[in-house]
Amino acid sequence: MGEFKPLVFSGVQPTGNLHLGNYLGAIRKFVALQENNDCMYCVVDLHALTAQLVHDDMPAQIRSITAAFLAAGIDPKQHIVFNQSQVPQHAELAWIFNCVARLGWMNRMTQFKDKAGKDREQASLGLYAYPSLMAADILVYRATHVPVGEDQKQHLELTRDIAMKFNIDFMDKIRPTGLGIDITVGEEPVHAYFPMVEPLIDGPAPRVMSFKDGTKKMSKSDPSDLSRINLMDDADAISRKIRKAKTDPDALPSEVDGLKGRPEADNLVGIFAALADKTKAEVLGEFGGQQFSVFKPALVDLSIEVLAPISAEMRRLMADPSYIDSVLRDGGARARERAEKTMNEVRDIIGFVR
Ligand code: AQP
Repeated sequence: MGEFKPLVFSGVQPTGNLHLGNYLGAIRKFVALQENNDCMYCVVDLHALTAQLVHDDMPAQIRSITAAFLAAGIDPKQHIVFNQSQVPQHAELAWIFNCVARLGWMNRMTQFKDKAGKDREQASLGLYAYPSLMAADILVYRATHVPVGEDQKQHLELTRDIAMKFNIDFMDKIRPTGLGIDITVGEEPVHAYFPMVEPLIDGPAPRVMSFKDGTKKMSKSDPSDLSRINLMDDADAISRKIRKAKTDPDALPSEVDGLKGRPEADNLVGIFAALADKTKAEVLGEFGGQQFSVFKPALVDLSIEVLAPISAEMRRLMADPSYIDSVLRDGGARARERAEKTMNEVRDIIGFVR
């Protein structure tokens, strides 16, 4: 039995202001993982076209996500930071995966249903095929670990299904190339070219919820700015949004079980825990029995302490777009080299003449 070389990959869409959910669900984990792993972090600009085709501010959006990666502490020399459109191999592999994925699988994707809304006939084909491109983003590097928020769990399961079907369908072609690895999936031995990716979703805030409705995820596209903290919000805005965040009238419980059925309280405690690098139990150990009038100001202080340096650094970096572009160009060149190696192997496995 062999093992794939560990590689961390993840992406963020340049579709609006990054918020606390993106930070806690994704970017903060990216930073922690870079200590002991080879990491690739991508601004997935091709994905940004799926819900809205024309973006007047596309270059600024791409630079602002890149600035957030760097400001949060990602090292673009040690690791690879790039934008997806600089590596055409993502789209090429996505086409092959469109032919691997089954319509039945795609029809089960809840994000498509949510984003397409009622008028599904008007949704783009790209929105429907989004998870296939996401699988290609990851597997074009044969990445093994993907830090994401909980909303992406289903897409990562689909990525595993696509990898598994490719491995099995092409098993007889993979074996003679010597490029495959013997792995077991469940009980089943498979000679695999593509790894079975592991989602990295855990932590106290895998799904940060809206401040206006504790049952809806915090989202860039929510029309209400009060529903989220943006990474570029100043201290006043952070304070105002947390103070106005919906809560119930009860004091905080002393045990995590007491958060059941209290989505808004659960959300704020999870956010506090994630920002403080603590567990929810530890936070409740400190604040159990206290009213929100005590907890919210503490959350305001902590949020400002963590986020203010990041937004200040983002502003500094965004004042120098040519530096950001040079980071993306350098990362793009290094990513293309890795992706082209995989694509040559995939072309050989499939039997394309080259
Ligand atoms: N509310 C959230 N809680 C935890 N993690 C979240 N993520 C997004 N929202 C939350 C994670 O952030 C990463 C980047 O997300 P994305 O930009 O690729 O797309 P998204 O998931 O569609 O994010 P948004 O903010 O909800 O954007 P819109 O409104 O454009 O759809 C991913 O790892 C995601 O899990």
